[in-house]
Parts: sequence; C-alpha cells; structure tokens
Amino acid sequence: MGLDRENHTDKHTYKHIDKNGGKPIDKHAGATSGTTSGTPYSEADLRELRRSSILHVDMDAFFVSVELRSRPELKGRPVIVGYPAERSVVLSASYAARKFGVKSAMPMAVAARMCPSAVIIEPRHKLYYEVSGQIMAIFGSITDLVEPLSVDEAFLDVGGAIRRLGPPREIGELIRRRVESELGITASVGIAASKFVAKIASTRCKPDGLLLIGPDETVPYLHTLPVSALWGVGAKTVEVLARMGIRTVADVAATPLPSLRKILGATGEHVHRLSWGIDPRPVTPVRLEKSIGAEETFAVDTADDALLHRELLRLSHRTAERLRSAGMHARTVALKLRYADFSTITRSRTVSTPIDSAQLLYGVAVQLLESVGQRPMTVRLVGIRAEQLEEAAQAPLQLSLDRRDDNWRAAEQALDRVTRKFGNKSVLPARLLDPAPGAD
Ligand code: DCP
Ligand code: MG
Repeated sequence: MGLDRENHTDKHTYKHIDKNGGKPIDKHAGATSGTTSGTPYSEADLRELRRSSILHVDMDAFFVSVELRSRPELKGRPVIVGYPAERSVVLSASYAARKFGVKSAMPMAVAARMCPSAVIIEPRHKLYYEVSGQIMAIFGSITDLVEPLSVDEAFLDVGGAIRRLGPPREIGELIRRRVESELGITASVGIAASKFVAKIASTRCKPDGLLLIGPDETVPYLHTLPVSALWGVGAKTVEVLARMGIRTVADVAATPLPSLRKILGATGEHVHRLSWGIDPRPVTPVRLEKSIGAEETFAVDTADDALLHRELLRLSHRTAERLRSAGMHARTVALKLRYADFSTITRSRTVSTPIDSAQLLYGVAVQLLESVGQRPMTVRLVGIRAEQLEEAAQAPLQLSLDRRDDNWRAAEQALDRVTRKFGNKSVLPARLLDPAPGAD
C-alpha cells in the first residue's frame, strides 16, 4: 500500500489566524444535534477517548472547491486553478483532473497537455483568504488548541472538547458538516494520537473522508507505508535509505538505531521514533498577530514637519521590516500622534492592495499626517501601525502592485538581509543619515 501523495506539503506555513474579522467566536455554535453535550463520561471513558484526540483537518482541492461554489456546473469535471501564463504552476487541481495525472506545483503547460479538457480558472487569492479565515473560525469554535499549518489545514487537539461535543470522531464529523453547510466546500479529517499519524490519516481518506487510526492500530498501519510517509523524509533521504535496502516504515522500525544514526545522522533517531508511532509534539496554537507597529517619543517636543517626516520614514522602515519578517501584508495603516499635553489622536487609512514596503507605508503615513491639518500644539510622540494583517505568502498578490513598488520591495528585502547580518544601523536610506535633532 503506498501513499497517494507526499504527507508533507510545500505550502506556506500559516502564521496568522485572525481572519474572522475580529468577531467573537461562538463557543457553542458547534453543539447541535448529534453531539453528546452534557453526556456524563466516566473518567475511564474520557481517558480512552483522549488517546486519539488529535485531528488534522484539510480542505479538499481548496482553491478549486472555492471556485466551484460560484460555478457548480463544473462539479465533477477536471478543473485547475492557476495562472494560464507560460511559467506558472498548478495551484490546485480537482480530483477529476488528478485522474489525468495533474498535480499541484506542476507547470501549467504540462497540466494542459495532460488534460486538455480541463477548465482553467485564475486564482482569486483574496477570496481564498477570506474563506480560510472562516475555516479557522469554525476550528476556533471547537477548541482553542488550533495549530494552522497553511491556508486550508490545521491540527486541533479536541481532548478538552469531548465532554461538550462528543468523541473525537463525532467532532470530526461535526467539523465536516459545518464546513460543508456553512462554507460550501468539503474537508477531510484524520484522527489519531499524534500529529504525524493524524496527518497521514487525512491524506489517506481524501477527498471528503474521515479516518481514525486508533492507538492500537497505529504501528501495524504505519508499517505498511513507504518511508516517504515519515515526516522529514524527503526524496534525498528516500534515496539514501533505499541504497541500504530500507524502503518501508517497517524496514526503518526493524533497523537498529545505531545503524540509522550512522546513515542519517541526528535525523535517524527522529525517523526511528516516528516508525514506532512516537511523536510527542503537542498541538501548538499560534499567537494572534493583530497589528505590527513602531513609535518614538521625541527627546524634545516638536512642531517641525521635516523632523516628523523623517521620523515617519524611519518608523515605516522598522514596521515594514517586521511585517516582512512575519510574512505579513497590511491592509490598513494607522498614524498616532501624542501631543505635548498627552492627548492622543489616531488616523487610519485602508489601502486597496495590501502592503509590506516602507515606502508605501511612509506614503500613507504622510497623507495621514497631512489629513490632521493644523496641529494644536507640539508633538511628543509619533507612531505607525500596520493593521488588518494578511498572510503575505501568496506572491501573485504582489503582481498587482506596479513595477516601481515591486522594485521598492526588492530593494527593501535586500536591506532586510543586510540588516539581519550586520545590525540595525548599517544600512539606512540616505534621508535617514541626517542627524535628527530631538529624536532619539
Ligand atoms: N497551494 C498553492 N501552492 C502550492 C500548494 C498549494 O498555492 N504549491 C494552495 C492551493 C491549494 C491550497 O493551497 O488549493 C491547499 O493546498 P493543499 O495541498 O491542501 O491542496 P488542495 O487543497 O488543493 O488539495 P487536497 O485535496 O490534496 O488537499
Ligand atoms: Mg487541501
């Protein structure tokens, strides 16, 4: 029995889950029919149920499924989401297209040759991120222990939700029902005692499936799989192991640890543990990053426009650098001014294309400063905040920026690299090299 797909994906790691527009999540929204809310489980029952309480939930053909909501006549047909351009790759393929051999990350030209009847749809990233936020909000209504892995998948530890919502299998079914009825797409759910096995389970039961691999079935099941199913075992390692005659997880499990260490170094131990189903990594919720900003108090309060501008430029660079290292784009830029009497005002503006470049942040900040008009007194503190953050992972978003902006981004990314290497003060735009009297 082989895996249909690699169990690890090259999608971008999902860093940000505040996608439900800041709305509070209804903790009880999931407690509907079919659940065992209030059912008195004995402590022994609970212990047993909690042995398999890690869910891996992943949407089926995510981008395609979202597109099919508005084009239901394409259901069951080969559909590919990707740019029809020469050097683009397949982002998502319907299961009908996969029958022709089409896979994600394959060049579009190759996919079109393999499956000439496929309907090709250009991606609408903004829409997918909205739906992604709704998916994460459903997960968040089940448990706080949600670890998003990418736009369409997450681990959930539902051990603490069993009393309220029922056994993990029922919770998995509840999530699948809710995703389908509320969002109009399908999800697959893998359930196991560890993240590693839960992820394998969801991969195995796709599309539109649910698979629970109980603790007692885990090792026998794992031992039927090829080594590539093990987390951290990529094409290179597969090759190295194959040369030693190690092809299946069972082969790995049967290899003495010192031999594996000799072949794979430190990874040997990790791989050996996984082959026996040992993966103690907990589900780790990500911190919600709602905004990123920087502010500065002047040593002496100021009314000087040039000084304010220079400081805004510096803060824009600081904020943009942090945005980029967090992999985020901002939709809204806010300016904060604190006057000599400590009264504080903020002004914000939402931009049409999310940004992560200091020049663009600075441009908006200057407009905001101008919108304040005549200031009533000297300024004590100035700050910039990037808000409504979005995952920057989707490079195509950048294509909508004009060429000049792209150049700015490239230059600033280079600057980030130098700054990381040589420290903060080593490279600064020429304007910032002037002494800034009063600013610290
Ligand atoms: N994605 C992408 N670039 C990639 C891989 C994926 O932009 N190299 C996007 C498109 C996918 C989405 O991420 O729709 C989710 O990725 P998955 O690997 O989960 O693939 P799908 O959801 O499309 O299919 P599956 O049913 O196999 O999960
Ligand atoms: Mg998916």
